[in-house]
Formats: sequence, C-alpha cells, structure tokens
Amino acid sequence: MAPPPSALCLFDVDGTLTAPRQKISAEMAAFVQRLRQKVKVGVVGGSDLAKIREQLGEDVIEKYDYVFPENGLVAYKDGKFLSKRSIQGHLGEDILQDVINYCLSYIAKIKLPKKRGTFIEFRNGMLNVSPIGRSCSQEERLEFYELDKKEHIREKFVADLQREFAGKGLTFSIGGQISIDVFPDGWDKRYCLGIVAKDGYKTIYFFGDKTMPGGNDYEIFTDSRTEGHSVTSPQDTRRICEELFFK
Ligand code: M1P
Repeated sequence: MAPPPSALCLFDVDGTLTAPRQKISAEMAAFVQRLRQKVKVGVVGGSDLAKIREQLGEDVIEKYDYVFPENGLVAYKDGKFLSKRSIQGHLGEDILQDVINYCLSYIAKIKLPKKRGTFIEFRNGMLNVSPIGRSCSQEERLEFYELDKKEHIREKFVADLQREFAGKGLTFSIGGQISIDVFPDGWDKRYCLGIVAKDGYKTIYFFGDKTMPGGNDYEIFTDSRTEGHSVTSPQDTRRICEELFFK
C-alpha cells in the first residue's frame, strides 16, 4: 500500500481560492487538482455547503479531500459526510434567542442607503447576521461594503455585541463583505484541525487572506498546528503553492 501523503493544504475560499463570493476560475480549479497529485487538499470556509458548492462547483466534495463548510462544524472527507454539530444544541434556545432578538432590534434601529431581506441566516454552526440583508444584489453588496469601510457599521455592531454578550462564550467575527458570523468561542476555523488531527499529517499548511487580528482566518493562521500563509488573491495563493510544492 502506498504511504499516505505527509502534507495537507487547507484553503480558505473567498479571497484565497476565489474572488469574494465569486466562482473559482477554471485555471485555479485545474491548479488545485494538479496540486492534489502531490498533497491532500481541503477547503475551510465560513459559508455553508450550498455557497461553497456555488463557488467551487457542485462536485466540490469529490474534488477536495476535505470540505469544511461553517468552519468545519459540518465536515466531509473523501467524498463522504463525516460529522455535524449544531449551534442550538450547544448554546441552548434561551441564549440563542437573546442573540437573535438583540441583532434584529439593533438592525431595526440603523438607517442604511439600502436594506433588503434575510438579516439573519441560521446555519448549523453559526448565525450569519447582515445589516443590509443577505438577499441584496451583487451591486448592493459592493455598495454596502464600500460604505462599511468608511463608516465601520459592522465594527461598531461587533463592539456593541461584545459588550452586550460579554462572558457568554460567543465570538463575533467579520469574515466577508456584508455580514458578521456569530458562533461559540473556539468554533472558528481551528475547529476543523481537531478533525484532521487523527489523520496524522506531518505538516498542515493553511492559506487565507483574512489573517490579521480580527479576521476570520487569524486563529487558524496563528495556530501551532498549522504552517500559515497569508495571501492577497487566488493568484497569490497559486504562486505560493508553486514555490512550495513544484520547485
Ligand atoms: O467566507 C467569508 C464569509 O463569506 C460570507 O460573508 P459575506 O456574505 O459577508 O461576504 C459569509 O458566508 C460569511 O459567513 C463568511 O465568513
């Protein structure tokens, strides 16, 4: 029997394998499959499986050795479902409703140039809270993102949530362009490392773009179990992988 590859490359999605909320390019998809001949490859994203499929393809479960939607709270390995944990089971209905009610009333009090629908998306391992609403168009998303950079709408929201729910074991994280992820402490991207630990890799490489403190790649990027690489775009990810594995 061939020895197992000693390395695993784990990739963030938005800004690392794809442009934010966009589909992976054909070149990048082909590159990942070429890389897969050298090392095992996995993907860890904040989004749910439906969104990861939209971005990386319907066959993502077959094309990557590991797929970890929702930071690994939902896990697939070798094309098969592995495990799932739910936020309601962990937090309980009381605190969960307090958070939902608080977020909805906070959003109700802010005036924005545009508001759309789906202000809270309930996922297995997290709540995703968006002041503009997840059903906004791509144009409206970019407009909000630009406004947020100037007015720090989400930063203020996070600071307020941190004050309100201090000591409740919750993390509030800004990962993308229009929303905040809310999950129990420790249920960030490091969660998936507990799952791959038993597979005995000598090196686990992690590639992400939000690696600064407060970014949703920060914890896994700085974790002693990974060799972290900070990237600026999918092209940069590819460049670093070529340096590491093809030279
Ligand atoms: O992968 C980064 C983030 O992508 C989306 O964020 P947004 O819609 O705000 O751009 C969300 O799926 C979020 O959960 C995720 O962290």
